[in-house]
Amino acid sequence: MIKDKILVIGASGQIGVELTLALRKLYGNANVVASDLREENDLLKGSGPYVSLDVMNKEMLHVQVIRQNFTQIYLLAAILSATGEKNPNLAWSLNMQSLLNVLDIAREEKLYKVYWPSSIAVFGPTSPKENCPQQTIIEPTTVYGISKYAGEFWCNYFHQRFGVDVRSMRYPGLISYKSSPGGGTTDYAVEIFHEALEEKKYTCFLKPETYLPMMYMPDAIRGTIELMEAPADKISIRTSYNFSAMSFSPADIGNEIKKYIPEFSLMHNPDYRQAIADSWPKSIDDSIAQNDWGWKPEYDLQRMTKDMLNNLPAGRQV
Ligand code: NAD
Ligand code: AKB
Repeated sequence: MIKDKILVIGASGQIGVELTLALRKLYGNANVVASDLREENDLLKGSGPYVSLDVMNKEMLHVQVIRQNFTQIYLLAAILSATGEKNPNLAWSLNMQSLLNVLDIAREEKLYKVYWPSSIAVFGPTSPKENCPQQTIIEPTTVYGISKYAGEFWCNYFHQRFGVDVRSMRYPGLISYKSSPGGGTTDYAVEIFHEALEEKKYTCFLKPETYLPMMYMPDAIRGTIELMEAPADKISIRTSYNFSAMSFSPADIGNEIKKYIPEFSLMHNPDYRQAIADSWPKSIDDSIAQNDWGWKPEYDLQRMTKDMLNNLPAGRQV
């Protein structure tokens, strides 16, 4: 039996914090090493090993992998959609080179498994808006979407050509109360909860009827681990799986919050992120993930809203 030792790159980010904690529960604290360019997130402190690491420095990464006998890498470092539009060169460079560094090392060191997330941002204005299928017209218009789509084909290439067991899914916008999002177009769906509890008002950077695919973090973490634990012969998609839970607009989430905070007021001041959101599908068809490895979400908008309001520091029991 393989004794797994896991490296999480980008562990101080929105997903990294929760994924690291979940992996530590499963594999043991000492066997999951968190790493990031920025300092260790407070929620990780004391829960297991941490190393400061720049994924762009391939030699240093390679040394870590050999020294610590890593068998799996979860690569979460990236620049997301909104920040990417402000610095396209940097987004392309980090999002591509980090993946190529990890895939090369995985091939050379014969790592057992690699995880790398893609995004619904691969889809563009010419993709179907409703129940967007796995295989369809894909013409992304953001640098982030272009980098994710190219990355999907690198994953497929390293699997086909070198047998690297790299797995991926296209996350929708992720909502969590433990860690803050980092520069995405769907970040409003986290900010709105903080502002509703603290200020009783929020000005959203998207229009009220902008529907986007979304998911609550506990579902995303469970789904990620289920994908990684699935037997290899169940994995039919080696680019990146469509992955879905719910779809809502700023108006929908505002109305749901108002059920618990009636004085909450939602205003709108759309900015450059509106065009990004408008280029993405409203909902995603993830039937292949359902059929291949049994994916099923547990949270809808109602259940997620209750849980967020109950768990945020300024929250109330609802
Ligand atoms: P995040 O921005 O919160 O975290 C990314 C982390 O990577 C940060 O802590 C950052 O310091 C670190 N990082 C940046 N450059 C680095 C470098 N050179 N070396 C090491 N670490 C570096 O992002 P996130 O929301 O946690 O997203 C993680 C992954 O999931 C990304 O690939 C992202 O594209 C993907 N994703 C996220 C969402 C979402 O809604 N959060 C949706 C779809 C896909
Ligand atoms: C973003 O908005 O950039 C991310 C994503 C959907 O990839 N949340």
